[in-house]
Amino acid sequence: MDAKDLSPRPARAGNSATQRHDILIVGGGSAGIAVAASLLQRDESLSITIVEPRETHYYQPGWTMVGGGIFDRSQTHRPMASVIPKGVRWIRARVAQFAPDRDAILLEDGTQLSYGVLIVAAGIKLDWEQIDGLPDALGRSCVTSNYTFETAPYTWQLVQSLEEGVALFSQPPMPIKCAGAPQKVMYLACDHWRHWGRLPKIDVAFHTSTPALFGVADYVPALQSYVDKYGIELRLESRLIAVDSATQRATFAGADGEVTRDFDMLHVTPPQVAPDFIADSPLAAENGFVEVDDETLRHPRYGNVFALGDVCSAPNAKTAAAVRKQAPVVAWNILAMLSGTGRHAAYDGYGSCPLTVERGKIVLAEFGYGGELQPTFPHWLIDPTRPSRLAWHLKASLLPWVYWNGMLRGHEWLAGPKILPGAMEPPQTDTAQTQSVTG
Ligand code: FAD
Ligand code: UQ1
Repeated sequence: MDAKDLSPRPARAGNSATQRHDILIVGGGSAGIAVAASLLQRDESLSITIVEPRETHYYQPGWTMVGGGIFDRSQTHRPMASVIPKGVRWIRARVAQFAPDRDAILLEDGTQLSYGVLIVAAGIKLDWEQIDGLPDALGRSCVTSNYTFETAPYTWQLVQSLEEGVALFSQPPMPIKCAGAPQKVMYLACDHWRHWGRLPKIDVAFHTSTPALFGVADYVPALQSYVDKYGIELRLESRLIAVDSATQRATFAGADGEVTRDFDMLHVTPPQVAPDFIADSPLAAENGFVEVDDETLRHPRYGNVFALGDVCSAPNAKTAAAVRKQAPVVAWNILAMLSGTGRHAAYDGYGSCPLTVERGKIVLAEFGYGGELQPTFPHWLIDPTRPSRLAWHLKASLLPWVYWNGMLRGHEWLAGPKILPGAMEPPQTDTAQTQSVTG
């Protein structure tokens, strides 16, 4: 590789002969950048390529704070070139297909790339189209979402301007990234309306497709107390199916059939699915996400393929906090595989959701597989099931810094991987699996 290749400026793929890459990462979001940095932290001589179409890297956890009027959205993005670790080659392109039997991927422009090791970190797809009328309504007609950089500031505009009326908040079926985000926005809005004496004149309802307010029961009492305090109408197992922007009406489906309601503000959390090029690939598990072993994050059928972040099939909470712990595990396991070391790293399912229950207080949910509580801090410092001021300061001041300067740079603070004896399970081979990159 020549010196020019080491620069984080995007390279053009070119589509003639197949290009070979030692370690190829699909996606330059939280997971792609963190795992590249963790690999280089262990061995700076590695040759790593990231395929990522966007010029901008987003700090999505900041969008809740943008919608709550706490952050400006300029705090939530940086140029992609500035977060790609030095020494990593960046191909600015979109991956279209995978051919893991030939260790190859195909880019949208027709270029083929082959790899020694593949890491898939392509995130989750926001599926706005699933809701009738939503793509047209979003970002205007009092319909907003903290799930995009473009619309998060509109949430705060609507919250500030609403004096009275009906405010609806929706949550789609799981899985979604940051499962607490659909209610975080609602509590921050209610806190604002309460502060200005408007809450009694605003009917607030939370329509969630889930059967409970939160998936881990230990956090429900604290959240329910805020639902009660703000006078929120809680509609469980109620799913948004249509939005009429002209009449400002939203339709929900539930066990009792359909209900259509007028609104003066609607915050939508979109349905989320595996990206199409993942779901349609041989790498996909039944649910469409990249199949991985929950502990090693290695593909069970293709031994040189790993996945982490929102795109992987592991049943953890899809969060940047999960990525912070997954990246070191993937980095260790890849190097163990390449060097033949007989020990492997294990991911315990850690994920975290800082639930902003009011301005200045957070319930810091941290849990692993099976909903097991995994608090980082001792109970006397932060009680994990109660609102905490310290947890708010963590989210508002410390975590963005930790993200940009720690996680994306390979510093594994409080995230050192657990190393277990024994090599990873060998991949199950299935000779019936053959496919070609061009179909
Ligand atoms: P992403 O960061 O989304 O990155 C995926 C990357 O893949 C993108 O850059 C994309 O361009 C690229 N890509 C997609 N398709 C292709 C392709 N075909 N070829 C090449 N590249 C491709 N997490 C927390 O820990 N705490 C929080 O408080 C929190 N709050 C959140 C609030 C909101 C409103 C949202 C939306 C998310 C929140 N999250 C939070 C979740 C967190 O942002 C995600 O879990 C995290 O970004 C996942 O990282 P990722 O790399 O898997 O996906
Ligand atoms: C976290 O690690 C993380 O990623 C860097 C987040 O996204 C910004 C979070 O929101 C949270 C809560 C964590 C958990 C971190 C600690 C130190 C408890």
